[in-house]
Amino acid sequence: MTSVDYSTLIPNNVDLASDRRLQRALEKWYPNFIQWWLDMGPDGFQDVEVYLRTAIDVDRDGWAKFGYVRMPEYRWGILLAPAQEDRRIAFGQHKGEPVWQEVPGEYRALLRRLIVIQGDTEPASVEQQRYLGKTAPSLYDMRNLFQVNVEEGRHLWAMVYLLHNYFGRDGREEAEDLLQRRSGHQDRPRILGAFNEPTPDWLSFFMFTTFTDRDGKMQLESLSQSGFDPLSRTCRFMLTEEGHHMFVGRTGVERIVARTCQLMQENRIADPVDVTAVRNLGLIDLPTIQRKINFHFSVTLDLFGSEVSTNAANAFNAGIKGRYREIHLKDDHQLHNDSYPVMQLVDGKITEVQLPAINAVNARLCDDYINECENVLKRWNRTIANQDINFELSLPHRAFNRKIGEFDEVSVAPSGEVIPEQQWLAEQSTWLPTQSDNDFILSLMKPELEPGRFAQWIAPPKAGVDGKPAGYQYVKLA
Ligand code: BYC
Repeated sequence: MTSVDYSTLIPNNVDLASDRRLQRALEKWYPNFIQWWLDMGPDGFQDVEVYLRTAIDVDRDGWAKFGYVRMPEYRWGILLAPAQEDRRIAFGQHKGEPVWQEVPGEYRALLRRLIVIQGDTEPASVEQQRYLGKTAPSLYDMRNLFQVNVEEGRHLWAMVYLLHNYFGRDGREEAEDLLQRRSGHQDRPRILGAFNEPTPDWLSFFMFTTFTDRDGKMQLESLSQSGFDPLSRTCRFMLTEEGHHMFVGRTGVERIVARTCQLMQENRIADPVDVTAVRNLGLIDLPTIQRKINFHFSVTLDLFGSEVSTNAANAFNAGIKGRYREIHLKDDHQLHNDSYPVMQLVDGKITEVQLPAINAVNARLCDDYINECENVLKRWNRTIANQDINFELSLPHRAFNRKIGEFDEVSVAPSGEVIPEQQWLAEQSTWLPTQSDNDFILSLMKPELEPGRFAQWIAPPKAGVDGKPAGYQYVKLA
Protein backbone atom coordinates (compact mmCIF):
# COMPACT_ATOMS: atom_id res chain seq x y z
CA MET A 1 0.00 0.00 0.00
CA THR A 2 1.55 3.30 -1.10
CA SER A 3 0.94 6.31 1.13
CA VAL A 4 -0.48 9.47 -0.43
CA ASP A 5 2.10 11.43 -2.40
CA TYR A 6 1.24 15.15 -2.19
CA SER A 7 4.47 16.42 -3.74
CA THR A 8 3.25 15.89 -7.30
CA LEU A 9 0.74 17.64 -9.53
CA ILE A 10 -1.72 14.79 -9.02
CA PRO A 11 -1.73 13.61 -5.38
CA ASN A 12 -2.22 9.86 -5.33
CA ASN A 13 -1.71 6.62 -3.49
CA VAL A 14 -1.39 4.53 -6.65
CA ASP A 15 2.35 5.13 -7.10
CA LEU A 16 1.73 7.21 -10.19
CA ALA A 17 5.40 8.26 -10.30
CA SER A 18 6.41 4.72 -11.27
CA ASP A 19 4.12 4.64 -14.31
CA ARG A 20 5.37 7.35 -16.65
CA ARG A 21 2.88 6.52 -19.42
CA LEU A 22 -0.14 6.83 -17.16
CA GLN A 23 1.26 9.89 -15.44
CA ARG A 24 1.78 11.62 -18.78
CA ALA A 25 -1.75 10.75 -19.93
CA LEU A 26 -3.28 12.14 -16.74
CA GLU A 27 -1.09 15.23 -16.85
CA LYS A 28 -2.39 15.82 -20.35
CA TRP A 29 -5.99 15.47 -19.16
CA TYR A 30 -5.35 17.81 -16.18
CA PRO A 31 -5.41 21.19 -18.03
CA ASN A 32 -8.60 20.17 -19.85
CA PHE A 33 -10.16 19.32 -16.50
CA ILE A 34 -9.12 22.69 -15.06
CA GLN A 35 -10.50 24.44 -18.11
CA TRP A 36 -13.77 22.57 -17.67
CA TRP A 37 -13.80 23.52 -13.96
CA LEU A 38 -13.25 27.21 -14.81
CA ASP A 39 -15.92 27.10 -17.53
CA MET A 40 -18.52 25.01 -15.74
CA GLY A 41 -17.63 25.04 -12.00
CA PRO A 42 -19.01 27.50 -9.40
CA ASP A 43 -19.66 30.72 -11.30
CA GLY A 44 -18.15 33.86 -9.77
CA PHE A 45 -16.29 32.17 -6.92
CA GLN A 46 -13.11 30.80 -8.48
CA ASP A 47 -10.89 33.34 -6.72
CA VAL A 48 -12.31 33.26 -3.22
CA GLU A 49 -10.86 31.27 -0.34
CA VAL A 50 -13.13 28.53 0.93
CA TYR A 51 -12.76 26.53 4.14
CA LEU A 52 -12.64 23.07 2.58
CA ARG A 53 -11.69 19.58 3.58
CA THR A 54 -9.19 17.81 1.39
CA ALA A 55 -8.66 14.07 1.43
CA ILE A 56 -5.06 13.43 2.47
CA ASP A 57 -5.16 9.81 3.50
CA VAL A 58 -7.34 6.77 3.12
CA ASP A 59 -7.35 5.65 6.74
CA ARG A 60 -10.70 5.81 8.49
CA ASP A 61 -9.33 8.26 11.05
CA GLY A 62 -7.66 11.45 9.97
CA TRP A 63 -8.34 11.06 6.24
CA ALA A 64 -9.07 14.74 5.68
CA LYS A 65 -7.61 18.10 6.59
CA PHE A 66 -9.46 21.43 6.65
CA GLY A 67 -8.13 24.76 5.49
CA TYR A 68 -8.73 27.73 3.19
CA VAL A 69 -8.31 26.86 -0.50
CA ARG A 70 -9.12 28.58 -3.79
CA MET A 71 -11.16 26.01 -5.65
CA PRO A 72 -9.08 25.79 -8.83
CA GLU A 73 -6.12 25.00 -6.53
CA TYR A 74 -7.94 22.18 -4.73
CA ARG A 75 -5.82 19.02 -4.67
CA TRP A 76 -7.94 16.58 -6.61
CA GLY A 77 -6.23 13.31 -5.88
CA ILE A 78 -6.47 9.71 -6.98
CA LEU A 79 -7.18 7.78 -3.82
CA LEU A 80 -8.02 4.10 -3.52
CA ALA A 81 -9.10 2.42 -0.29
CA PRO A 82 -6.50 -0.05 1.03
CA ALA A 83 -6.32 -3.40 -0.75
CA GLN A 84 -7.83 -6.28 1.20
CA GLU A 85 -5.57 -9.29 1.47
CA ASP A 86 -6.68 -12.32 -0.54
CA ARG A 87 -9.93 -10.67 -1.57
CA ARG A 88 -12.24 -13.03 -3.49
CA ILE A 89 -15.11 -12.37 -5.87
CA ALA A 90 -18.18 -12.42 -3.65
CA PHE A 91 -20.99 -13.18 -6.11
CA GLY A 92 -21.98 -14.42 -9.53
CA GLN A 93 -20.46 -17.18 -11.62
CA HIS A 94 -16.87 -16.40 -10.54
CA LYS A 95 -17.71 -16.44 -6.85
CA GLY A 96 -14.73 -17.56 -4.78
CA GLU A 97 -12.10 -16.81 -7.44
CA PRO A 98 -9.44 -14.19 -6.65
CA VAL A 99 -10.52 -10.66 -7.60
CA TRP A 100 -9.21 -9.23 -10.88
CA GLN A 101 -6.44 -6.65 -10.89
CA GLU A 102 -6.79 -6.22 -14.64
CA VAL A 103 -9.94 -5.91 -16.76
CA PRO A 104 -11.17 -9.36 -17.82
CA GLY A 105 -11.45 -9.26 -21.63
CA GLU A 106 -14.96 -10.65 -21.81
CA TYR A 107 -16.30 -7.96 -19.46
CA ARG A 108 -14.39 -5.03 -20.84
CA ALA A 109 -17.33 -3.33 -22.59
CA LEU A 110 -19.66 -3.86 -19.63
CA LEU A 111 -17.16 -2.44 -17.16
CA ARG A 112 -16.30 0.51 -19.32
CA ARG A 113 -19.97 1.41 -19.73
CA LEU A 114 -20.62 1.34 -15.98
CA ILE A 115 -17.52 3.42 -15.24
CA VAL A 116 -18.44 5.96 -17.92
CA ILE A 117 -22.02 6.28 -16.61
CA GLN A 118 -20.75 6.72 -13.06
CA GLY A 119 -18.11 9.21 -14.21
CA ASP A 120 -20.64 11.21 -16.23
CA THR A 121 -22.81 11.99 -13.21
CA GLU A 122 -19.98 13.67 -11.28
CA PRO A 123 -19.23 16.67 -13.55
CA ALA A 124 -22.94 16.81 -14.42
CA SER A 125 -23.88 17.66 -10.84
CA VAL A 126 -21.22 20.40 -10.68
CA GLU A 127 -22.68 21.89 -13.86
CA GLN A 128 -26.22 21.70 -12.46
CA GLN A 129 -25.17 23.54 -9.29
CA ARG A 130 -23.00 26.10 -11.00
CA TYR A 131 -24.97 29.27 -10.19
CA LEU A 132 -26.10 28.45 -6.66
CA GLY A 133 -23.19 30.23 -4.95
CA LYS A 134 -24.73 33.55 -5.99
CA THR A 135 -27.86 32.95 -3.92
CA ALA A 136 -26.36 31.13 -0.92
CA PRO A 137 -28.53 31.55 2.20
CA SER A 138 -25.36 31.80 4.34
CA LEU A 139 -21.60 31.39 4.13
CA TYR A 140 -21.99 28.06 5.92
CA ASP A 141 -24.25 26.80 3.13
CA MET A 142 -22.06 28.28 0.42
CA ARG A 143 -19.08 26.41 1.82
CA ASN A 144 -21.02 23.16 1.92
CA LEU A 145 -22.04 23.62 -1.71
CA PHE A 146 -18.44 24.15 -2.77
CA GLN A 147 -17.31 21.16 -0.69
CA VAL A 148 -19.79 18.97 -2.51
CA ASN A 149 -18.66 20.43 -5.85
CA VAL A 150 -14.92 19.84 -5.38
CA GLU A 151 -15.56 16.31 -4.18
CA GLU A 152 -17.69 15.54 -7.21
CA GLY A 153 -14.71 16.82 -9.18
CA ARG A 154 -12.51 14.35 -7.32
CA HIS A 155 -14.96 11.55 -8.06
CA LEU A 156 -14.62 12.40 -11.73
CA TRP A 157 -10.85 12.01 -11.30
CA ALA A 158 -11.47 8.62 -9.70
CA MET A 159 -13.33 7.32 -12.76
CA VAL A 160 -10.88 8.95 -15.17
CA TYR A 161 -8.01 7.17 -13.44
CA LEU A 162 -9.75 3.85 -14.08
CA LEU A 163 -10.43 4.72 -17.72
CA HIS A 164 -6.86 5.85 -18.36
CA ASN A 165 -5.13 3.06 -16.52
CA TYR A 166 -7.22 0.09 -17.62
CA PHE A 167 -8.90 0.90 -20.94
CA GLY A 168 -6.13 2.19 -23.19
CA ARG A 169 -6.95 4.51 -26.05
CA ASP A 170 -10.75 4.19 -25.86
CA GLY A 171 -10.57 4.84 -22.11
CA ARG A 172 -8.69 8.07 -22.82
CA GLU A 173 -11.31 9.04 -25.40
CA GLU A 174 -14.11 8.37 -22.92
CA ALA A 175 -12.27 10.51 -20.33
CA GLU A 176 -12.14 13.35 -22.83
CA ASP A 177 -15.85 12.95 -23.63
CA LEU A 178 -16.67 13.27 -19.93
CA LEU A 179 -15.46 16.87 -20.23
CA GLN A 180 -17.38 17.49 -23.45
CA ARG A 181 -20.95 16.54 -22.49
CA ARG A 182 -22.95 19.20 -20.65
CA SER A 183 -25.89 18.93 -18.29
CA GLY A 184 -29.10 19.88 -20.10
CA HIS A 185 -27.34 20.47 -23.44
CA GLN A 186 -29.53 19.99 -26.50
CA ASP A 187 -26.97 18.00 -28.53
CA ARG A 188 -24.48 16.77 -25.92
CA PRO A 189 -26.51 16.01 -22.80
CA ARG A 190 -25.31 14.03 -19.78
CA ILE A 191 -26.18 10.33 -19.97
CA LEU A 192 -28.81 9.89 -17.23
CA GLY A 193 -32.06 11.85 -17.05
CA ALA A 194 -31.84 13.41 -13.56
CA PHE A 195 -28.48 14.93 -14.43
CA ASN A 196 -30.00 17.05 -17.17
CA GLU A 197 -32.57 18.65 -14.85
CA PRO A 198 -31.77 22.18 -13.68
CA THR A 199 -30.91 22.91 -10.03
CA PRO A 200 -31.86 26.58 -9.96
CA ASP A 201 -32.53 27.10 -6.24
CA TRP A 202 -31.38 25.86 -2.85
CA LEU A 203 -34.42 23.74 -2.08
CA SER A 204 -33.69 21.87 -5.31
CA PHE A 205 -30.05 21.51 -4.23
CA PHE A 206 -31.00 20.09 -0.83
CA MET A 207 -33.52 17.73 -2.44
CA PHE A 208 -30.91 16.65 -4.99
CA THR A 209 -28.29 15.95 -2.33
CA THR A 210 -30.86 14.09 -0.24
CA PHE A 211 -32.33 11.93 -2.98
CA THR A 212 -29.94 11.86 -5.94
CA ASP A 213 -26.69 11.72 -3.97
CA ARG A 214 -28.29 8.84 -2.08
CA ASP A 215 -28.67 6.99 -5.39
CA GLY A 216 -24.97 7.75 -5.81
CA LYS A 217 -24.28 6.06 -2.50
CA MET A 218 -26.33 2.97 -3.41
CA GLN A 219 -24.69 2.64 -6.83
CA LEU A 220 -21.18 3.18 -5.45
CA GLU A 221 -21.82 0.63 -2.72
CA SER A 222 -22.92 -1.93 -5.32
CA LEU A 223 -19.89 -1.14 -7.49
CA SER A 224 -17.63 -1.39 -4.43
CA GLN A 225 -18.63 -5.08 -4.31
CA SER A 226 -17.09 -5.54 -7.75
CA GLY A 227 -14.73 -8.36 -8.60
CA PHE A 228 -12.69 -5.79 -10.53
CA ASP A 229 -10.62 -4.74 -7.54
CA PRO A 230 -9.49 -1.26 -8.66
CA LEU A 231 -13.15 -0.28 -9.15
CA SER A 232 -14.06 -1.68 -5.76
CA ARG A 233 -11.25 0.18 -3.98
CA THR A 234 -11.99 3.43 -5.81
CA CYS A 235 -15.68 3.31 -4.92
CA ARG A 236 -14.98 2.36 -1.32
CA PHE A 237 -13.04 5.57 -0.82
CA MET A 238 -15.62 7.67 -2.69
CA LEU A 239 -18.25 6.44 -0.24
CA THR A 240 -16.29 8.05 2.61
CA GLU A 241 -16.94 11.46 1.06
CA GLU A 242 -20.54 10.76 0.01
CA GLY A 243 -21.88 10.78 3.59
CA HIS A 244 -21.35 14.52 3.91
CA HIS A 245 -23.26 15.23 0.69
CA MET A 246 -26.35 13.44 1.96
CA PHE A 247 -25.95 15.18 5.32
CA VAL A 248 -26.00 18.55 3.56
CA GLY A 249 -29.22 17.56 1.79
CA ARG A 250 -31.08 16.03 4.71
CA THR A 251 -30.22 18.79 7.18
CA GLY A 252 -30.82 21.47 4.54
CA VAL A 253 -34.43 20.39 4.03
CA GLU A 254 -34.79 19.82 7.78
CA ARG A 255 -33.70 23.43 8.45
CA ILE A 256 -36.19 24.78 5.89
CA VAL A 257 -38.99 22.72 7.43
CA ALA A 258 -37.96 23.82 10.93
CA ARG A 259 -37.98 27.49 9.97
CA THR A 260 -41.36 27.27 8.26
CA CYS A 261 -42.92 25.47 11.22
CA GLN A 262 -41.34 27.77 13.80
CA LEU A 263 -42.66 30.94 12.15
CA MET A 264 -46.05 29.35 11.47
CA GLN A 265 -46.30 28.77 15.22
CA GLU A 266 -45.10 32.25 16.14
CA ASN A 267 -47.58 33.80 13.70
CA ARG A 268 -50.40 31.48 14.73
CA ILE A 269 -50.94 30.02 11.29
CA ALA A 270 -52.82 26.89 12.23
CA ASP A 271 -53.63 25.65 8.75
CA PRO A 272 -50.50 24.19 7.08
CA VAL A 273 -52.11 24.40 3.66
CA ASP A 274 -52.77 28.14 4.00
CA VAL A 275 -50.05 28.65 1.44
CA THR A 276 -50.58 32.39 1.01
CA ALA A 277 -50.16 33.13 4.71
CA VAL A 278 -46.94 31.10 4.85
CA ARG A 279 -45.51 32.57 1.69
CA ASN A 280 -46.33 36.09 2.87
CA LEU A 281 -43.85 35.49 5.67
CA GLY A 282 -41.14 34.72 3.10
CA LEU A 283 -41.19 31.00 3.89
CA ILE A 284 -41.53 27.87 1.81
CA ASP A 285 -44.87 26.20 2.57
CA LEU A 286 -45.07 22.50 3.40
CA PRO A 287 -47.27 21.54 0.38
CA THR A 288 -44.59 22.96 -1.95
CA ILE A 289 -41.92 20.99 -0.10
CA GLN A 290 -44.09 17.89 -0.62
CA ARG A 291 -44.29 18.57 -4.36
CA LYS A 292 -40.50 18.96 -4.48
CA ILE A 293 -40.14 15.60 -2.72
CA ASN A 294 -42.48 14.02 -5.27
CA PHE A 295 -40.40 15.36 -8.13
CA HIS A 296 -36.89 14.58 -6.89
CA PHE A 297 -37.77 11.15 -5.53
CA SER A 298 -39.48 10.00 -8.73
CA VAL A 299 -36.81 11.40 -11.04
CA THR A 300 -34.15 9.69 -8.92
CA LEU A 301 -35.93 6.32 -8.99
CA ASP A 302 -35.46 6.40 -12.76
CA LEU A 303 -31.69 6.33 -12.16
CA PHE A 304 -31.94 2.74 -11.01
CA GLY A 305 -32.78 1.60 -14.56
CA SER A 306 -35.55 -0.89 -15.28
CA GLU A 307 -36.66 -2.90 -12.27
CA VAL A 308 -36.34 -6.05 -14.37
CA SER A 309 -33.05 -5.83 -16.23
CA THR A 310 -30.87 -8.28 -18.12
CA ASN A 311 -28.08 -5.68 -18.07
CA ALA A 312 -28.12 -5.79 -14.29
CA ALA A 313 -28.39 -9.60 -14.29
CA ASN A 314 -25.36 -9.84 -16.58
CA ALA A 315 -23.34 -7.45 -14.43
CA PHE A 316 -24.23 -9.48 -11.33
CA ASN A 317 -23.52 -12.83 -12.93
CA ALA A 318 -20.20 -11.53 -14.22
CA GLY A 319 -19.16 -10.42 -10.72
CA ILE A 320 -18.91 -6.80 -11.90
CA LYS A 321 -21.70 -5.10 -9.93
CA GLY A 322 -23.21 -6.63 -6.81
CA ARG A 323 -26.23 -5.93 -4.69
CA TYR A 324 -26.26 -3.36 -1.89
CA ARG A 325 -24.03 -4.68 0.94
CA GLU A 326 -23.66 -7.96 -0.97
CA ILE A 327 -21.15 -9.54 1.41
CA HIS A 328 -23.57 -9.11 4.32
CA LEU A 329 -26.48 -10.85 2.57
CA LYS A 330 -27.35 -14.36 3.64
CA ASP A 331 -27.84 -16.39 0.46
CA ASP A 332 -25.72 -18.22 -2.10
CA HIS A 333 -24.74 -14.96 -3.88
CA GLN A 334 -25.43 -16.61 -7.22
CA LEU A 335 -29.22 -16.44 -7.34
CA HIS A 336 -29.67 -19.57 -9.45
CA ASN A 337 -32.99 -20.57 -7.93
CA ASP A 338 -34.01 -17.53 -5.91
CA SER A 339 -37.01 -15.36 -6.54
CA TYR A 340 -37.66 -11.75 -5.54
CA PRO A 341 -40.93 -9.78 -5.29
CA VAL A 342 -41.22 -7.02 -7.89
CA MET A 343 -44.08 -4.54 -8.38
CA GLN A 344 -45.42 -4.76 -11.91
CA LEU A 345 -48.42 -3.60 -13.87
CA VAL A 346 -50.70 -6.63 -14.32
CA ASP A 347 -54.07 -6.12 -16.04
CA GLY A 348 -53.87 -2.41 -15.29
CA LYS A 349 -53.18 -2.95 -11.58
CA ILE A 350 -49.92 -2.59 -9.67
CA THR A 351 -49.29 -6.07 -8.36
CA GLU A 352 -46.43 -7.83 -6.56
CA VAL A 353 -44.98 -10.59 -8.75
CA GLN A 354 -42.31 -13.14 -7.81
CA LEU A 355 -39.54 -13.09 -10.43
CA PRO A 356 -36.13 -14.74 -10.76
CA ALA A 357 -34.00 -12.74 -8.32
CA ILE A 358 -31.16 -12.36 -10.78
CA ASN A 359 -33.39 -10.32 -13.09
CA ALA A 360 -34.60 -8.17 -10.20
CA VAL A 361 -31.26 -6.78 -9.01
CA ASN A 362 -32.25 -3.20 -9.90
CA ALA A 363 -35.64 -3.61 -8.20
CA ARG A 364 -33.91 -4.81 -5.06
CA LEU A 365 -31.52 -1.86 -5.02
CA CYS A 366 -34.55 0.42 -5.41
CA ASP A 367 -36.14 -1.24 -2.37
CA ASP A 368 -33.02 -0.65 -0.30
CA TYR A 369 -32.99 2.95 -1.47
CA ILE A 370 -36.66 3.53 -0.65
CA ASN A 371 -36.11 2.13 2.87
CA GLU A 372 -33.39 4.68 3.48
CA CYS A 373 -35.50 7.50 2.10
CA GLU A 374 -38.33 6.51 4.47
CA ASN A 375 -35.95 7.08 7.37
CA VAL A 376 -35.08 10.53 6.09
CA LEU A 377 -38.78 11.40 5.85
CA LYS A 378 -39.26 10.26 9.45
CA ARG A 379 -36.69 12.82 10.58
CA TRP A 380 -38.34 15.62 8.62
CA ASN A 381 -41.73 14.66 10.05
CA ARG A 382 -40.33 14.69 13.58
CA THR A 383 -39.29 18.31 13.01
CA ILE A 384 -42.87 19.15 11.98
CA ALA A 385 -44.39 17.24 14.90
CA ASN A 386 -42.07 18.99 17.37
CA GLN A 387 -43.78 22.27 16.44
CA ASP A 388 -47.25 20.73 16.82
CA ILE A 389 -48.08 21.33 13.18
CA ASN A 390 -50.59 18.90 11.76
CA PHE A 391 -48.94 17.88 8.50
CA GLU A 392 -47.00 14.85 7.34
CA LEU A 393 -44.58 14.66 4.44
CA SER A 394 -44.50 11.37 2.56
CA LEU A 395 -42.76 9.64 -0.31
CA PRO A 396 -44.90 9.17 -3.40
CA HIS A 397 -45.53 5.63 -4.62
CA ARG A 398 -42.64 4.15 -6.60
CA ALA A 399 -44.84 4.08 -9.74
CA PHE A 400 -45.56 7.82 -9.59
CA ASN A 401 -44.18 10.01 -12.43
CA ARG A 402 -41.80 7.41 -13.86
CA LYS A 403 -40.06 7.65 -17.24
CA ILE A 404 -37.98 4.47 -16.99
CA GLY A 405 -38.99 0.93 -16.06
CA GLU A 406 -42.22 -0.91 -15.31
CA PHE A 407 -44.38 2.19 -14.92
CA ASP A 408 -43.07 4.44 -17.66
CA GLU A 409 -46.26 4.36 -19.68
CA VAL A 410 -48.91 4.54 -17.03
CA SER A 411 -50.34 7.45 -15.04
CA VAL A 412 -50.15 6.88 -11.31
CA ALA A 413 -51.17 9.14 -8.42
CA PRO A 414 -48.76 9.62 -5.48
CA SER A 415 -50.98 7.19 -3.55
CA GLY A 416 -50.16 4.43 -6.07
CA GLU A 417 -53.58 4.44 -7.70
CA VAL A 418 -53.47 3.92 -11.47
CA ILE A 419 -55.49 6.76 -12.98
CA PRO A 420 -56.68 7.78 -16.43
CA GLU A 421 -54.40 10.09 -18.39
CA GLN A 422 -57.06 12.83 -18.21
CA GLN A 423 -56.99 12.80 -14.43
CA TRP A 424 -53.21 12.95 -14.44
CA LEU A 425 -53.29 16.01 -16.65
CA ALA A 426 -55.90 17.65 -14.44
CA GLU A 427 -54.17 16.92 -11.15
CA GLN A 428 -50.45 16.85 -11.82
CA SER A 429 -50.07 20.49 -10.75
CA THR A 430 -51.11 19.50 -7.23
CA TRP A 431 -48.50 16.73 -7.19
CA LEU A 432 -45.49 18.20 -8.95
CA PRO A 433 -43.93 21.66 -8.55
CA THR A 434 -45.59 24.21 -10.82
CA GLN A 435 -43.96 27.11 -12.60
CA SER A 436 -45.46 29.38 -9.97
CA ASP A 437 -43.99 27.25 -7.14
CA ASN A 438 -40.59 27.43 -8.79
CA ASP A 439 -40.91 31.17 -9.39
CA PHE A 440 -41.86 31.73 -5.77
CA ILE A 441 -38.90 29.68 -4.50
CA LEU A 442 -36.59 31.56 -6.85
CA SER A 443 -37.93 34.89 -5.56
CA LEU A 444 -36.66 33.96 -2.08
CA MET A 445 -33.14 33.22 -3.29
CA LYS A 446 -31.21 36.29 -2.12
CA PRO A 447 -27.64 35.85 -0.92
CA GLU A 448 -26.89 36.24 2.79
CA LEU A 449 -23.16 36.87 2.98
CA GLU A 450 -22.69 38.18 6.51
CA PRO A 451 -20.98 35.51 8.66
CA GLY A 452 -23.51 34.09 11.13
CA ARG A 453 -26.57 35.37 9.27
CA PHE A 454 -29.07 33.09 7.56
CA ALA A 455 -31.76 33.80 4.99
CA GLN A 456 -35.28 34.22 6.37
CA TRP A 457 -36.52 30.89 4.95
CA ILE A 458 -33.96 28.58 6.59
CA ALA A 459 -32.96 27.89 10.21
CA PRO A 460 -29.28 27.96 11.21
CA PRO A 461 -27.59 24.56 11.51
CA LYS A 462 -27.22 22.89 14.91
CA ALA A 463 -23.43 23.00 14.57
CA GLY A 464 -20.79 24.34 12.20
CA VAL A 465 -18.10 22.53 10.22
CA ASP A 466 -14.94 21.03 11.74
CA GLY A 467 -15.86 22.18 15.25
CA LYS A 468 -16.18 25.80 14.11
CA PRO A 469 -19.28 27.87 14.97
CA ALA A 470 -22.10 28.27 12.43
CA GLY A 471 -21.11 31.92 12.09
CA TYR A 472 -17.50 31.20 11.09
CA GLN A 473 -16.13 32.98 8.02
CA TYR A 474 -16.35 29.84 5.88
CA VAL A 475 -15.79 31.77 2.67
CA LYS A 476 -13.52 34.81 2.41
CA LEU A 477 -15.20 36.88 -0.25
CA ALA A 478 -12.99 39.45 -1.94
N1 BYC B 1 -31.58 7.63 -18.11
O1 BYC B 1 -31.46 -2.51 -18.11
P1 BYC B 1 -31.62 -1.05 -17.93
C1 BYC B 1 -24.17 9.53 -8.54
C2 BYC B 1 -30.46 3.02 -20.14
S1 BYC B 1 -25.64 8.82 -9.10
C3 BYC B 1 -31.12 7.31 -19.35
O2 BYC B 1 -32.97 -0.51 -17.70
P2 BYC B 1 -29.33 -1.00 -16.25
C4 BYC B 1 -24.21 10.97 -8.20
C5 BYC B 1 -29.30 2.10 -19.82
O3 BYC B 1 -28.05 2.81 -19.79
C6 BYC B 1 -25.20 7.15 -9.49
N2 BYC B 1 -30.86 6.04 -19.76
O4 BYC B 1 -30.74 -0.50 -16.75
C7 BYC B 1 -25.29 11.52 -7.57
C8 BYC B 1 -29.40 1.09 -20.93
O5 BYC B 1 -28.84 1.66 -22.11
P3 BYC B 1 -28.01 0.74 -23.15
C9 BYC B 1 -24.58 6.97 -10.88
C10 BYC B 1 -31.08 5.04 -18.87
O6 BYC B 1 -28.33 -0.94 -17.33
C11 BYC B 1 -25.30 12.87 -7.27
C12 BYC B 1 -30.90 0.96 -21.14
O7 BYC B 1 -31.47 2.16 -20.61
N3 BYC B 1 -24.02 5.66 -11.04
O8 BYC B 1 -23.19 8.88 -8.45
O9 BYC B 1 -29.45 -2.24 -15.46
C13 BYC B 1 -24.20 13.67 -7.61
C14 BYC B 1 -31.49 -0.24 -20.44
O10 BYC B 1 -30.97 -0.28 -19.15
C15 BYC B 1 -31.56 5.29 -17.58
C16 BYC B 1 -24.61 4.64 -11.68
O11 BYC B 1 -25.70 4.77 -12.18
C17 BYC B 1 -31.81 6.65 -17.21
N4 BYC B 1 -32.28 6.99 -15.98
O12 BYC B 1 -29.14 0.12 -15.14
C18 BYC B 1 -23.12 13.11 -8.24
C19 BYC B 1 -23.88 3.33 -11.69
N5 BYC B 1 -31.69 4.11 -16.94
O13 BYC B 1 -26.77 0.28 -22.41
C20 BYC B 1 -23.10 11.75 -8.52
C21 BYC B 1 -23.51 2.85 -13.03
C22 BYC B 1 -31.31 3.16 -17.80
O14 BYC B 1 -28.94 -0.35 -23.53
N6 BYC B 1 -24.67 2.58 -13.87
N7 BYC B 1 -30.92 3.71 -18.95
O15 BYC B 1 -27.69 1.74 -24.25
C23 BYC B 1 -25.45 1.50 -13.75
O16 BYC B 1 -25.26 0.69 -12.89
C24 BYC B 1 -26.55 1.28 -14.75
O17 BYC B 1 -26.11 1.71 -15.98
C25 BYC B 1 -27.88 1.98 -14.43
C26 BYC B 1 -28.92 1.44 -15.43
C27 BYC B 1 -28.27 1.69 -12.98
C28 BYC B 1 -27.80 3.48 -14.61
